[in-house]
Amino acid sequence: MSDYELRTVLDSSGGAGDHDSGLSDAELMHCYRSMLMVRAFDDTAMKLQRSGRIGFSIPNRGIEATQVGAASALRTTDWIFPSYRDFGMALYHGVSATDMMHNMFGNALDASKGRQMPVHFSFEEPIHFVSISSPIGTHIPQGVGAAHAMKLRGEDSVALISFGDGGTSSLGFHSGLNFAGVWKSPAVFLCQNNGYAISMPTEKQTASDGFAVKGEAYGIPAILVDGNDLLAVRQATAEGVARARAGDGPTLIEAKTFRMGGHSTSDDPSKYVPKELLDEWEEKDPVPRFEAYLASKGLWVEGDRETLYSGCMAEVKEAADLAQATPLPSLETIFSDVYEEVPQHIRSQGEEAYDLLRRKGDAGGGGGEFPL
Ligand SMILES: Cc1ncc(C[n+]2csc(CCOP(=O)(O)OP(=O)(O)O)c2C)c(N)n1
Repeated sequence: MSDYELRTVLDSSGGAGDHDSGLSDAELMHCYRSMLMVRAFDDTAMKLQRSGRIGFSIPNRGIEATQVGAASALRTTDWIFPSYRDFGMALYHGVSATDMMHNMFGNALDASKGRQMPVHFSFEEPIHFVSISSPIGTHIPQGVGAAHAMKLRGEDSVALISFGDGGTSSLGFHSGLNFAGVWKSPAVFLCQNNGYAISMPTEKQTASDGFAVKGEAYGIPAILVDGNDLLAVRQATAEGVARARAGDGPTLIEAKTFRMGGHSTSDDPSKYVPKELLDEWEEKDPVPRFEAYLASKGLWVEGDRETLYSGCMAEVKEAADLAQATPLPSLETIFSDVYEEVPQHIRSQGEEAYDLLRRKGDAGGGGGEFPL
């Protein structure tokens, strides 16, 4: 039923044999630029955090092809239940760097009105990108529930549910896959095996031979794919999506990749990632691999990365400046969106807070550090 041979499309020199990605030249270039946008967003967020302008970010270097390849197999009517590391899925589908930066600064234009941590994005458009859950794996049954609802309504949308290798140790992983397997919910589970869950290496995460095999316990077909090969991830995801749309149920995809940075801006991976391992994965960087493919099609020449990347950096920097200049959410928003009618005891707490604001001109606000 399953195929655990590591699936690849692109060889190291960019050859793809007679593979047909189904993407036009413009779409291939959009995939490429989306990966560079992830890098530009990452690099900018790191500088913003180190200079104290934002509290937290999550590095994505090395896993861009998994995110963009998977996202490219979805329609905008589909639903993404993302991991906090899925910047590329949002960017590929046209979420603007500005909307993402509003979240990073927690300002008044942030979709969550500053109530979430940075990188806990939530977008209704251009694709359903469901608010990120901090507790690992809790979004897996949520995504299965949404997928199942689509099936009951007779819609042909699917849910892509993305999580890390660490996410497979959560209760949500087991209950989510079990339900989806039994009820043939239109879900595609994307396990991004990026080598570590914070400092916990994959080999200590599970006694199984990898993660794809876990699908068998739930009657779910699985695919093991090279996560640094954008076209292979796209192909594997497209297969899962097609099965789900056809009513044939879920698919589990294990994308083997590597987190080339720290877990977050609060982490120092040099304490636990062996240098040889990093060097080994540096050689497998998904960006030059895709560039070699584009070059073989006459779409890329030496120097194009620098030109495109500086355009991405300018876009992200402008987004960051705009987000920083946007006011923070007003104090009143603490009390909105929960009760239709605010109860008396909450109203009096609000009055106290507004009074403090009137007297002191500032009702507080912490240093913004996040220890995770
Ligand atoms: C239930 C729960 N336990 C622990 C944590 C702390 N924590 C935050 S991120 C993380 C690592 C998750 O690793 P993985 O799922 O592999 O994703 P990755 O960060 O590698 O992309 C952990 C343990 C949490 N957020 N929720």
